[in-house]
Amino acid sequence: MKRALITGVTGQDGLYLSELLLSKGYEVYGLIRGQNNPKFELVERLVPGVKLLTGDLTDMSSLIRALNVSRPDEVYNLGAISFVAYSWENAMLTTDVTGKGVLNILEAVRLYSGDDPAKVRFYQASSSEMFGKVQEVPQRESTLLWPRSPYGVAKVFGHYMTINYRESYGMHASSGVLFNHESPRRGFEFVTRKVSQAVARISLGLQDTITMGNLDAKRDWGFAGDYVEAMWRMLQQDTADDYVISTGVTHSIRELLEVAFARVGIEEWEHLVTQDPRFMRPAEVELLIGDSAKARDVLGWTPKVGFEELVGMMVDNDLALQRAQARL
Ligand code: NDP
Ligand code: GDR
Repeated sequence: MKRALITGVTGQDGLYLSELLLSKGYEVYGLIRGQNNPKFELVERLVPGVKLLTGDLTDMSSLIRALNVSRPDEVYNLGAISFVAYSWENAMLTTDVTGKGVLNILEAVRLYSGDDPAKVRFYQASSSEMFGKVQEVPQRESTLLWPRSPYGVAKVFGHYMTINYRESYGMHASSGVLFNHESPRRGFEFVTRKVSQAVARISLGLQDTITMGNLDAKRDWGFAGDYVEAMWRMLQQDTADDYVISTGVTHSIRELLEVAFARVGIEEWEHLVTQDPRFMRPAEVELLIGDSAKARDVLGWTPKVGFEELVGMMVDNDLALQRAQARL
């Protein structure tokens, strides 16, 4: 039986990846931070087979302990401060967790592996946010990185550190450059979930309007369930490498609103949306659209869920949640 250690197990991707690995017969360990993390119960309820270990990416001794206990064949480093807007207000913390945290876990894995540098296969959760200011579209593995947020800069550090550990020590370390991926488990701070929740509430008469930031930004949105499959496939390759994971289709925030409102039968939605500079970013990533040809050719990976299906799934889920809460 293979063993895996996942950091960021309480997050959207951590939950889907845990389910996938359990379904493949893995023994799954998850790193959970804090002495009384309320998401402990969430993980136990949604993915009951996962064994939780306390630890924090900023505390290397906790990572070494987690490796010694879990003795993993594969480590998936999904833990991060992941909300881009928050990263301007907490730039140093973001650098410590999302950037330096990658170095901590790479170094912990290197020390744990002893004289066999490829003993543990390592996955780093890199991001399309690293592309930042548009240099080329669609963005691919070779596109110049020009990050536009402290989060993006921290991810670039983690990405190159992963490549550096592969090249310097022969570690089996892969970096997945994943474009935005969403699901009914997405955090409420991210735009898709903010919209799906608000649209559900507006259609049920529980809320009047939604206040947004930049409606012109464009994102290449996929389904998180599809994307964790790509992470796993990367670690099944004989050789570690870097891969862009995306759908190749882009939509604006305006289109997201249109599709979400249409799902509840609202065609005229503009008067229900207001904008506030509070939700605008100091620097924006205007256009993301990824070319995942390499993942298709080498990993045999393609996304299954399209944009409308994804938005529909999220709105339907929030409608059910809001109805259940209203009943309570
Ligand atoms: P989430 O924000 O849902 O989850 C982030 C996870 O990181 C949580 O489990 C959180 O734990 C954990 N975490 C935060 N701080 C620390 C810390 N100091 N030590 C250990 N763990 C910590 O993110 P997603 O699941 O959406 O994303 C997973 C990874 O993929 C992240 O690294 C993200 O940056 C990256 N990514 C995500 C994309 C997306 O579209 N979803 C696209 C590209 C990359 P807690 O619950 O305790 O806060
Ligand atoms: P992003 O996702 O920054 O791409 O990072 P987010 O959903 O936060 O923003 C997407 C775009 O929507 C615009 N926007 C708003 N965003 C939020 N959150 N709230 C609003 O009200 C709003 N109005 C407009 C933003 O300006 C932006 O252009 C996500 C995270 O999961 C990262 O961790 C990951 O690395 C990248 O995706 C790929």
